[in-house]
Amino acid sequence: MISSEYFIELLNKRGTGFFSGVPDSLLRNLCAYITDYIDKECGIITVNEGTAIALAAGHYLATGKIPLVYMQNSGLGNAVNPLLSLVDKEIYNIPILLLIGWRGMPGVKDEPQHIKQGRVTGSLLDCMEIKHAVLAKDTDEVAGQIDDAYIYMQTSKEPFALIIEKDTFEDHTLQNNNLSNYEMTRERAIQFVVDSLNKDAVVVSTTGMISRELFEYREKRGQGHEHDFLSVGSMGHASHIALGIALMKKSTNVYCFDGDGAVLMHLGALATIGTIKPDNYIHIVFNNGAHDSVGGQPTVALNIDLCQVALSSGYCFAFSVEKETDLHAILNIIKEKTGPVFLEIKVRKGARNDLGRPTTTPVQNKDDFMDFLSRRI
Ligand SMILES: Cc1ncc(C[n+]2csc(CCOP(=O)(O)OP(=O)(O)O)c2C)c(N)n1
Repeated sequence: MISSEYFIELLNKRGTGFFSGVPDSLLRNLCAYITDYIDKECGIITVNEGTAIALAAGHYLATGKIPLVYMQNSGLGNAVNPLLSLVDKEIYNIPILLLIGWRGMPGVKDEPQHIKQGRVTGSLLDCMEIKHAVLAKDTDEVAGQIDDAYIYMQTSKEPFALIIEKDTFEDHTLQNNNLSNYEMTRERAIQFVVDSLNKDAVVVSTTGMISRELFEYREKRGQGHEHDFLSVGSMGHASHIALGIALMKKSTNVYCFDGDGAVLMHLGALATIGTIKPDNYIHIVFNNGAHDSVGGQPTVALNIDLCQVALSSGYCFAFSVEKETDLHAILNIIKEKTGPVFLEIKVRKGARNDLGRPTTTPVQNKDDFMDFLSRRI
């Protein structure tokens, strides 16, 4: 394994001092190191991987120095457009070092949403004509790879991708861990909301622990899972999956259980929801100010007023709560309101160590959910 400090030093020596991206569990140690040791203006966690590429391109335009962009391979989709129509050699020809966490690497057990993504990661890069290599775990070998990558980027002015396997970086525990002191855990808040749902309501839940906690609570209550669509992949898109359903099932209350990282990833989605105004739409964001599911790196969601964003986007009502007793009251109030309604629940970071994962397959989940929806109007 290699230390994050050593890796960053190798890059610094070659003039790279700017790091942007979206955190990934396989890169959690490096991301934590960047959060802890890199100046805030030079280590920026962006809302999505596409904006990370654009930000890095801006840095290059201003300095001529090669920036680094990190992401999980799931984020490649968000990055394809700026990679092909901004930094590509046939457009502006801008070199960026890409660091891509390899979830779903063939031969390594992983969750269903990562399998195909892992299998096609190399061929996706080939298809985009982006040169790539799997980063070694041996210190000397890494130094050689970095030399080669920089020679390539400096001469061709093209991006180069390093693919990162599990256990490449040594442990680095996030020191700059702004633990919020909110009363509720995310899991407790999810349970509260589930307890308040009427029996015909449906839920579309976002990627990561929110879906896992929802799934486990349904199990614990001995309920089926047919009310819930767990969007285990496609981070940031739960709100529009819910919108698509709400528009066709106007007598069904449709809830979106979102994360703050996820809602920020495609924040423009709120403007469409607020403009279309489905009155059966309830958007709940469990805001812990972090990408908790992949290591707890900060988001900016506790610095901005999400309710104001929702209201100015056209939502009819917006509430923010952080106390259990208030949540209880608000959940009852919401039921009487005409949507779209927005509810931010401020929660603590962290999850149970023994939190499980959905035991049904995504297709089973979809079939059960569609069957339930087919009996709703
Ligand atoms: C496009 C994309 N980028 C990155 C990831 C990796 N990822 C999975 S969950 C997650 C964090 C989600 O954070 P948030 O929505 O705030 O929910 P929390 O985990 O804090 O409950 C990230 C970055 C992903 N799955 N897809």
